[in-house]
Amino acid sequence: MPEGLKKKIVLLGDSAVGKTSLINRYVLNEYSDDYISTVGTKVSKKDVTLEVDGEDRTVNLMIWDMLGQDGYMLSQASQFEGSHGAMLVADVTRPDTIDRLEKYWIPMLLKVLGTIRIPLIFIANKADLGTRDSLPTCWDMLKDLDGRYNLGMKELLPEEFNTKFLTSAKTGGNVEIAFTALTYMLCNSESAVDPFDDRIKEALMTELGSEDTSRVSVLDQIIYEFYGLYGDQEEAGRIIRQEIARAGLDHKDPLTHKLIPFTEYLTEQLVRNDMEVEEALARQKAWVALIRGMLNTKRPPLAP
Ligand code: G3D
Ligand code: MG
Repeated sequence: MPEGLKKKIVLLGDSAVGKTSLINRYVLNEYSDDYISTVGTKVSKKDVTLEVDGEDRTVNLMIWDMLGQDGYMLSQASQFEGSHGAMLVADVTRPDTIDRLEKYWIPMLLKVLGTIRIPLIFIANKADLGTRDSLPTCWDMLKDLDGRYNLGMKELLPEEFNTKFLTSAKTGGNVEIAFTALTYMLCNSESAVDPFDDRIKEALMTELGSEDTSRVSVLDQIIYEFYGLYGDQEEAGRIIRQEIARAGLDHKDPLTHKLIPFTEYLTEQLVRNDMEVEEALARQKAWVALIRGMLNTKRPPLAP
């Protein structure tokens, strides 16, 4: 077996989206319509050799398959500790499984790993069952998720690769290339930079009440206050990172219409963290006022 980089990847997604079938297709080049429901976790191995920057690199992939049901949160979570990359898998015949990637699986990944700054591949599987209506819809949903969550990762890939795919474990369509793209990113994912990491650090050093009311400093101020209100600093950092992505903020120019939903998400989190609803809503109102105040302030044009 060739010596190489050892990387653990995990396939996440609701039950019956086709995680086990994708792994079987990729590792064994097999597809079975027989009953293959996964019992517990299974680890498959595959050695992949890729050309990265003109050099052959071998990666020893450890692919973790996952029990897809809810309600196994704890045992699921411990299984994907230490993952270097993830495939987030949904089913084109059930678009709600795409929503669930954002509502359930990404927050869980963030909770366990403490970061989502790992290579992610977004997959809508069972493309062979897709229709002229469902395929473009699913594609747009994947594109949206990928754009908000794969920050700093796409730069690691040569242009011909993508980070989102419509696949079919049944026909084999796009399965290999999806795994290859993930493996490629794993080869140099340490160098990935999440542009928001620096923003958040900066926000914590911001002096409050400064006169500068550019959009960025409003974001800084909100982040700073949220940390103060939340208590658990590590958890606060994770939540901010997650909600920034959920709101789709742009680190250079967090648009106003996205800043407002961002404050709503933070408010939800404060309430979940036992803050009185009225107090949290008052806080949100103050944030919105801050944003609106910024809107009414004429900004000097940005330096070129
Ligand atoms: P899971 O591991 O995510 O729970 P499975 O999902 O791999 O067990 O797949 C669930 C069901 O979907 C299986 O059918 C499997 O054959 C089917 N399936 C998986 N991938 C595809 C695909 O690309 N196209 C089609 N048409 N079906 C697929 P059963 O009948 O065993 O439940
Ligand atoms: Mg399975």
